[in-house]
Amino acid sequence: MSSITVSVPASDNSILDNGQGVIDPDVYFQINQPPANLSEFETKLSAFVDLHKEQGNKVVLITSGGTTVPLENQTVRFIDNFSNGTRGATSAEYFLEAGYAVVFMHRQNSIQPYHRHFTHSHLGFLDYFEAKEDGSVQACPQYADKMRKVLLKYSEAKKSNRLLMLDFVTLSDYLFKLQAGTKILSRLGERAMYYLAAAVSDFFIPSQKMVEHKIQSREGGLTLTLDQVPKFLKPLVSNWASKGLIVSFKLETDTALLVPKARQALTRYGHQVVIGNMLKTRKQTVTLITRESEKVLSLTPEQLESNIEIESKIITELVQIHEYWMSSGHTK
Ligand code: PAZ
Repeated sequence: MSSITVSVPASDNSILDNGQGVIDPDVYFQINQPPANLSEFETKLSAFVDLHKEQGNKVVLITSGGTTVPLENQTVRFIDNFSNGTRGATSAEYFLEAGYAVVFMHRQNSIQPYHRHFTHSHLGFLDYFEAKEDGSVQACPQYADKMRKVLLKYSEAKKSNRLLMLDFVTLSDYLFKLQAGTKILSRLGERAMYYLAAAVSDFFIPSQKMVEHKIQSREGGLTLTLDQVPKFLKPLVSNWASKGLIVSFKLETDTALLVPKARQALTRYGHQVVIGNMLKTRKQTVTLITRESEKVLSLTPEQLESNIEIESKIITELVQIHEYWMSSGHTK
């Protein structure tokens, strides 16, 4: 079967890269176009951060969901990943309960805090309602209590202006917004936390190497060459978000790699916490790793049965680590 190669190998990019085929993060921003709505993103985030700075609140930036990697400049096809944003959306609720203001930077159409209880349950959204004879619509009595509880929490978060929803779709969109967003949050110094739960692609096709139009199928199979995405955690930790508590996530499918790779990330980037999780067990168990410690957080079968969520344990730990960080500039 014949094949089409739609990008040249990363090593052909020798002027821009570090000799290993990986471009520098700064170069990435010079050679890629920022998203059209970046200034709107910055305006909304600045206002939110300034308000909470004035009120002396702690603010967490949560990234959530997967990024797409377009295959064509006029994109018809793209590569995606499994993440649906459960981790981020669930965590947002626990951070709000713990008194944080939350910037929820999520993949468009991924799972959202509070809404998730109804949009991603075993029932369809409309199954929660009934149409009455008098023309009104009401929550089915058997679900009304749960709906009311969730609705009250959601309304409270909105009323107190403690939940800002911002979205992204592509890898590029995400990276530009991450850079801009972390720089804006750094105005809060130690009171900021960065909770990087999004599943960000490690590979991409730079726009200057991408074909313009829809890849045609008449030539048979398709061979793709993807470049490695620059390691953005490095400038994020050293320049963009300095002083805040930085929590990154590490997902693996091979247990033997989880802790060593998490430790390697802490050493390489110099941030404070890595949360390691396995693809298959990520809703039941995670390992929270700092330079000084390693703690497994797990749910018992009984806790799982009674719908306790692992994020309740993660956030309880992080709130303590953040308190200590704010008072001493260290993690225990
Ligand atoms: O979004 P989700 O709830 O389906 O999955 C969460 C997760 C596994 C994407 C997150 O916990 C995580 O590990 N994020 C980082 C992935 C990585 O880049 O290694």
